[in-house]
Amino acid sequence: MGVIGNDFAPASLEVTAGETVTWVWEGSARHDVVGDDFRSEVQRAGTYRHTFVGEGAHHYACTLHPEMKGTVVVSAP
Ligand SMILES: [Cu+2]
Repeated sequence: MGVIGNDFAPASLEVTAGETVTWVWEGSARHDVVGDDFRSEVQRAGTYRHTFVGEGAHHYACTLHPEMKGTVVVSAP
């Protein structure tokens, strides 16, 4: 999962329960990754990892750029 410019790429990702998603900051601006039950630091580089357990669509956004939104869709393993 890339954090590029003011986008998450891809904006929607499908994983199976128990999988870990890694976001990689590839631009130069500060962003974070905030969902209902996960939150990265505001950072300019580096990575953030979260393991998705609950099935369904998990929406998240960057709190600095409200138009930056993404979804991780978790299916049964
Ligand atoms: Cu952002």
